[in-house]
Amino acid sequence: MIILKLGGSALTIKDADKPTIDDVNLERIAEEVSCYNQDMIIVHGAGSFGHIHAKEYAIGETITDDKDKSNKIKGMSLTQASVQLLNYKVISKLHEKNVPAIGMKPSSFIVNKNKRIDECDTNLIRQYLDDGFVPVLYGDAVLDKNDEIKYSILSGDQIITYLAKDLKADRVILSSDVDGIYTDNPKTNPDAKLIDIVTKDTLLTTTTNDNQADVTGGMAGKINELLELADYGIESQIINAQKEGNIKLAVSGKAVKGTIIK
Ligand code: IP8
Repeated sequence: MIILKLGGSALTIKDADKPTIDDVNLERIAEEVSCYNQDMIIVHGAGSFGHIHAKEYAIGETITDDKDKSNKIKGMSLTQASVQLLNYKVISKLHEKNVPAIGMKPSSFIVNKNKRIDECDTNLIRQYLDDGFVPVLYGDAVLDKNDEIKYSILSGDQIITYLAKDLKADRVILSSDVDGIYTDNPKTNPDAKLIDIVTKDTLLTTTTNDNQADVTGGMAGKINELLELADYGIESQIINAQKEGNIKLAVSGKAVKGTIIK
């Protein structure tokens, strides 16, 4: 079974000031995904859907008073609706390509505690998977058992780590808008070099949030999640979804330029 993360930066125009799909990429990525016909779970990021509302309403930050709580409730409902809309667009495109995708709304069965998954019943996912469906989950805004925050953001990367362990994934592939992990931010430093293999001993300077609109920590958040997975014995690979053919090669188990986290 493979878990494929479709990065929000590949599916949407991430820097847009309103939720905007990258139609060309979505079309191509769905086509590439359709070439794989074995067990697969897809988890997508939020991109310009989700992060904008989550940031505006400071979801996951301490609730200061009743007015702030009402405001965050509004933010929660807007954030959830926004990422659900993106999910609908992703699964609709997959249906056009004959992929039996079903959207599964993480906030309806996952509860966080201090911003980490605390409750998640994976039985339904397992049943759909066993019947040949392709479950499609996504980064979402969820309830949090910490009473000071009450709500928090659950990144697609955290969902991947959890599902990979729980459902014993054979492979985890994460697609992003860069080739993998670099010695520095490749978008701002042309001398940044791609790192082929990252382990927990690799010294990384890419530890800051490389995108201010990203409430879940950009590449740094991703690396931490994947190192945790590696600790558990599951290797993952980051590849560039902007490059035509990469997803198709990666899901088919063929070599692709990128970074392996082990
Ligand atoms: O794009 C974030 O998920 P990610 C989810 O996978 C929200 O980090 C709601 C911003």
